[in-house]
Amino acid sequence: MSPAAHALAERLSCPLVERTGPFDPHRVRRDFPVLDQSVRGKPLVYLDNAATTQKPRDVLDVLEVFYEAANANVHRGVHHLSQIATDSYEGARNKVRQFLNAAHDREIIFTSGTTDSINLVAQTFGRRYVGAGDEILVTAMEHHSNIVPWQMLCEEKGAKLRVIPINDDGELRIDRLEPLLTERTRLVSVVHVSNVLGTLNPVASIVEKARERGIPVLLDGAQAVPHFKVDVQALGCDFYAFSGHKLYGPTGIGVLYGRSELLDSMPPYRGGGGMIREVSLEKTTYADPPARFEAGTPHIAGCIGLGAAIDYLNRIDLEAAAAYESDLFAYATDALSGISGLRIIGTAIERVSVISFVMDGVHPHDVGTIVDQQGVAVRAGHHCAQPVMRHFNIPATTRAATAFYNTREDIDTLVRALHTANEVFN
Ligand code: 7TS
Repeated sequence: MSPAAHALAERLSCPLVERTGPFDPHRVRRDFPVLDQSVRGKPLVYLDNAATTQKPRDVLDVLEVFYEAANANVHRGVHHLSQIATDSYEGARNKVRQFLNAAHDREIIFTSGTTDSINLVAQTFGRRYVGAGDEILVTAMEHHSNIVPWQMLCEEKGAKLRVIPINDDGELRIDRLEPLLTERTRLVSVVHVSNVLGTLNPVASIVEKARERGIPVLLDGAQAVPHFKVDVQALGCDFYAFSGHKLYGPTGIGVLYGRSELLDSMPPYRGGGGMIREVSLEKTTYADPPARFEAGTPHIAGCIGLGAAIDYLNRIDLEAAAAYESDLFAYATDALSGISGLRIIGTAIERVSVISFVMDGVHPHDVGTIVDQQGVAVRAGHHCAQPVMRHFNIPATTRAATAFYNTREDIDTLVRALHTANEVFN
């Protein structure tokens, strides 16, 4: 590689520099340009992190460098830029592998997000291993993206979707798990952290019980990986899905981790360039994973940007950030509990980051609108989890979801804005 190419590859690989000292939310905030702005004349308080997180400058810079200086397609080119793009793309796969502590790079498939990852499993694993009368087991607190792909598969195959219920604290009825694991269960697919209730599910013990019976487990980690260290080998799961955009990376990029023995046995589901070994007009043979599942030109910049987000997290020290976030979460829970007429939906003992609530006499959308007047971004709605709404017999909630760049001052601003909502409506 020429010195210029080397320098470019270095910039794209965003090498790990020294950790920047003890975790300081006020300092990390400065890494996120979007946070430094006023909304409706007030400093922005961004508490919609379960929908998507903001991006640190490092991620933005890497995207710019890629498109300005290194843009090329991957894998098929011998030319200079294509080699840099390919190295950076595969380098990002290696960063994801380390991030999840997967055993091999080939177990990391780039997708467009959690939704895409789950659909991939439904359409490949599902197509091969699920038949008439078989069962897929999910929970009553899934995001729609971990319900609908299975319903579509079940409809096609004549299979059944079974559901682990939840209690009124928003915890899984784990006592119901074992009877639901039958000889017809082909897959258990469970959310690691609920995007509505914040519940942290006991996934290691679910995996253990399923795998004792030889049943594979998929974990939806969309709301988990941004908040604590996940080790797929320690969890023992077979599949793990997450989205780059909730992990401080770009939109349009996601990951499916799959245990290699399973991935090797799964057929492709999208045909095209990049996923073949050999094509003739009579017959095609397929590449090994991960290429088998990555037909077409991938989201190269997105992958490299996700790699940069992972580097950033390693730099700030995700464990220290997690400890800070859990303290902030306790502070926020206390503060919101003190507001009259406010009821938190989801009171599991083990919870992470997400606080959903309803307020007497104020529709969740009105809550969202009123706090927005104070520059506070929260989300209102069913959060793509209508079965959860149905369980609690409510149409919607307002949801505040923290990230490590939020502060106690952000929570105080939210609380003041909620008092205002109470004054306006009650
Ligand atoms: N699973 C969970 C637990 C999620 O929270 C989400 C997105 C998804 C899957 C789907 O992720 P995607 O990146 O493929 O869309 N959750 C939310 C949310 O709570 N508000 O907006 C998106």
